[in-house]
Amino acid sequence: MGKYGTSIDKKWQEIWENNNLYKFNAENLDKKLYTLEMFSYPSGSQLHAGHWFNYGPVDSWARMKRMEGYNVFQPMGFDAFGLPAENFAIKTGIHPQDSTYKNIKTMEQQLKAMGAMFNWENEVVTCDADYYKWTQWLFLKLYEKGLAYRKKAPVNWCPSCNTVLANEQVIDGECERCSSEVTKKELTQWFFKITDYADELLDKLDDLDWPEKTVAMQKHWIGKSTGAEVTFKVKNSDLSFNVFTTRVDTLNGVTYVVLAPENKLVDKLTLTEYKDAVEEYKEVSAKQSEIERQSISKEKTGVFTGSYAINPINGKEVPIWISDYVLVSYGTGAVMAVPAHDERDFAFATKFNLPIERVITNKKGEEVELPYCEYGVIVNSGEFDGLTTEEGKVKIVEKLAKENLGSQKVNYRLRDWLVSRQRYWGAPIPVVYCDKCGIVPVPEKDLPVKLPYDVEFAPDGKSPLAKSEEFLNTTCPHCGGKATRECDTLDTFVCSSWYYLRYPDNKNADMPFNPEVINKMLPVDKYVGGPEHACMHLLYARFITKALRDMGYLKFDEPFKSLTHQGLILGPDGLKMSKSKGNTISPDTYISQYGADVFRMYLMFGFAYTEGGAWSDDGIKSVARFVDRIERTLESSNDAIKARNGKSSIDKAEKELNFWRHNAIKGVTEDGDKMQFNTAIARMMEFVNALSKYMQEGTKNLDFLKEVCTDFVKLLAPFAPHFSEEEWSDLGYTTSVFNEKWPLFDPNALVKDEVEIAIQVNGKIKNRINVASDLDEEGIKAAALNDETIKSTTEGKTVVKVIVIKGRLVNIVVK
Ligand code: ANZ
Ligand code: ZN
Repeated sequence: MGKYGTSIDKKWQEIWENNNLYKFNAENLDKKLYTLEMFSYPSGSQLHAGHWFNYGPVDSWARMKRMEGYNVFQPMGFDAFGLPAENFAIKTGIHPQDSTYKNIKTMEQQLKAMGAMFNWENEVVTCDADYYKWTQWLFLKLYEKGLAYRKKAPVNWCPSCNTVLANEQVIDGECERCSSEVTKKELTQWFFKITDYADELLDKLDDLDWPEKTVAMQKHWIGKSTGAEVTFKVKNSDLSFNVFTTRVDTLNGVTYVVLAPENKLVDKLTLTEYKDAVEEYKEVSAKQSEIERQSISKEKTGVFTGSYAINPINGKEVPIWISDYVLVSYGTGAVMAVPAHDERDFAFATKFNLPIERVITNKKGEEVELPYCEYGVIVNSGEFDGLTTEEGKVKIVEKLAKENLGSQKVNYRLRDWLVSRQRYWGAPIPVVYCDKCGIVPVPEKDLPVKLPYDVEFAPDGKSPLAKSEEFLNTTCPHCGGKATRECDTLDTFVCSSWYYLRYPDNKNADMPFNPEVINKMLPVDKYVGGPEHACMHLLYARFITKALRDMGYLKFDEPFKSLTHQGLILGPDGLKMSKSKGNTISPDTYISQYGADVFRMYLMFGFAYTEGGAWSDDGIKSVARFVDRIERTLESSNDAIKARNGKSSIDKAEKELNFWRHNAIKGVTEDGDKMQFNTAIARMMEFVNALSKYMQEGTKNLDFLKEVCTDFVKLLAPFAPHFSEEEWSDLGYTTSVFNEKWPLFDPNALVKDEVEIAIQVNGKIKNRINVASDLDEEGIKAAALNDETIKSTTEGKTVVKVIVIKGRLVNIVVK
């Protein structure tokens, strides 16, 4: 084992800190590079391998960029509010604030041991009052613009714990704590109107340098769907309802309609003798999740209401059913069913013996097997027969519009963002309720609305904050009368929807951020984090950026220009790491054994960055050996340089080594830039092999050797920062290697003086020889014919012809 280890890590961390080496230059932003890693959640008290895989390699990338001349800003902070700390408190009695700050302390130490060049002076902790003050400010601004509003909405409710549950606390329809069945309860809640931005959130996706899969997921989440709304009147009644359809061309094929069980019309429509069955059905479907209800494989269920609706295009009477495959929250909560041309309607009609009527043939006009769900030609539809699907969609809506029974309609799957939580450990929503004035926002000068420390957070059906009289009772900022505070707190995704705006100006006491600073610092140039955030966090942040832009605070449209998701590091058994499976990898243990750089380099070399994979102890051992080998090779180079008995010529050996040097410069620069760290490090391995070979042969050109070693350490520095600083100083340099310029590759060095030529005899390869790369055809021919191996195979035969393909091949035809 070499001398590298944690003591070298500590030594350089201290030197870096004392010299303030990584200080961001806020004065000159010409070459600023805002590198952002998703901040961590201080729930467990330990930094795990997944954090390391996010932060270590990205830090290496940022270090490379720094050496390329960028002014790197790489902040770090903590997403500190949220449920796990509160649950931990309920279990152990330790206050969320105490456990959170304790965890943050530990994680800060661990992050520092990583040796990343974080700008700690810009740290942001979302549960600090001077941060959440501005989260509350953001809420007030959205409220002012009509982008925050209150409405009743169902929440998960555990009747035995008497409490609201977050979605992640509901496991298979049961309370995670007591396993009783979870029900829905209507509560008045706060929402952010993200749907106002649905179109822009969708359109701007194509301009982003983001992973394709993530763009596709956001598109799906927003779910823009273009179709029509059609009005059905209820027979013998004044009632009517709309359906949303993307296939209005099939309107003549409607044989029944279906309402969601929760649709408000259901009770009014249902005839007396059908009431019991309908009530029973409503109860059963209320217990299922949307995903279960929409599953294609699920056996269709439903009940008839006894009522009929009138098809507006042909006057036909069709039965009105209810079924759980129709969701109340999408479109109008009602569908027109066309069993001939829709899979789910087909399954439903087959099960309940409802008619199936073809109104579309394939494009050639053939009656293909049903259900036929593609586009085609309209049939059995009176005046619309013979039109294509596309034409029919237009013509049918035109006709309906004349009678006010239909219109074009765009629908989105995206819902407004429910931001209120009936929880303690979050930013209080800055609103008071006054009997006289109603909802009154807390004036900005009274922010923050402080989260009280002494609160009973054990669950008993009330918001924990409502149990603190001191918090609850206040005066109305408007009329001075008695008022009560809003007792819900904000979803933690609100805290993380704007943190990247706070980092560059984190000490600002008068504003959440100074727009002048932020408009120069943002957008973030590179954002890296887990793919699990593809929808919620990344969509919310985009929305908040756009809303703040429209309020005049920001001059850019998108927060994150370029995005990368790192892969997942699995346990040695190939399964997701978890404490219960006992397959977790504790970074600290490995770091004390091998040093932070070996741990980091193993993560970068052992896995494709965007893919991840299973941890291997053999893998980290081999990286440790690689580092040892570098240490030995550089040491012998150093000894040679100090001994001062070299030569001055550049010969074959120097040219060979120079090739591998520039091959590495090129490869590390290009692959590193694309975050393909494993192949970048592979180039370094080739480089060290070449250097070690050079050290074993003949007299050395010491000036050249010193140059090569200098480049070697520069190239290695981003990947093994502490180790490289040590080697850099061993080479005799007194400044930090991170203040050096990144080496540039020389294309001439990559042109080999010699090329390998295959020699065939009658089409079969017999030997390979090296020739000078500028050798002419005659010379190559001669070299081939004079080769000893070839001479012996052609002995006694007549050479008929010699074909030369320059740079590759010689074929000798003999008889
Ligand atoms: C009639 C029809 C005929 C339909 C046909 C499809 C094919 P997207 O693309 O996702 O927007 N639908 C409408 N509202 C619904 C709801 N609340 N719950 C469940 N399904 C609903 O899907 C739109 C289609 O989904 C609509 O077009 C409707 O079925 C159904 F041959 O209307 B269609
Ligand atoms: Zn009032």
